[in-house]
Amino acid sequence: MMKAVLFDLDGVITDTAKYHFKAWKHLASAIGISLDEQFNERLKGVSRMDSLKIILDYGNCFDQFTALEREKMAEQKNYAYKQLIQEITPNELLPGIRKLFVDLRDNGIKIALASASKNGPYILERLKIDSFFDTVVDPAKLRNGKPDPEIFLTAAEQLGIDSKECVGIEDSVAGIKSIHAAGMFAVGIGVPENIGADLRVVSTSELTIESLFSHFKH
Ligand code: B16
Ligand code: MG
Repeated sequence: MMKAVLFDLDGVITDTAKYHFKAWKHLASAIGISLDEQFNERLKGVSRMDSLKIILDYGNCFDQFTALEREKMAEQKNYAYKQLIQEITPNELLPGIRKLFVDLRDNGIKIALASASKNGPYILERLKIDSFFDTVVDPAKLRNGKPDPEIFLTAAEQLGIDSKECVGIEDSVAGIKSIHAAGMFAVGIGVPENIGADLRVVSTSELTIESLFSHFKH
């Protein structure tokens, strides 16, 4: 029986990728690395420090900076990102998501956030959906990022619900792998067909409680 739905944030609830990209692009260009929209795909669902490593490796300059300098760069990026997300309003909720939260809550199904973003709780507040969440995983306390199952397993544990009764919703390949490794039913938004999501949708507007109930199998 489906007892909980665990949500990724960026690409599932709202599109913060455009703000992450703007902030990374600014930082990268200051050190002579030029990033394009295509490159941004590689940063989706990846933690802040891992994203920085991907960018510096791309510019062949990871070793040119000390660990402390890299920390400072990540802080700078986050500062710029936080300025951008201050403007987020409930209008930026992706289609169908608010209705899905209402329907899940009305049906007694628990809701959790399983996002790599340390800014997740602030974004939920800006979107005015924080009250729907029964629990939010703190990514700062995790040892492994997606595709490791830790974040989804932690969400289920915080809710006190067995993995087999959880649905995870993700827009990244690493995220789908993480949900599967946690032994959960995986819903993929715009993910490639060959990744094996249990339910694949093109847009969040297709995510309804009815479709989750009808496809959920365990
Ligand atoms: P922060 P998700 C991820 O969100 C983003 O997709 C990724 O680009 C970002 O680097 C990561 O959060 C960490 O975010 O710098 O705010 O801690 O898809 O896991 O919701
Ligand atoms: Mg995502």
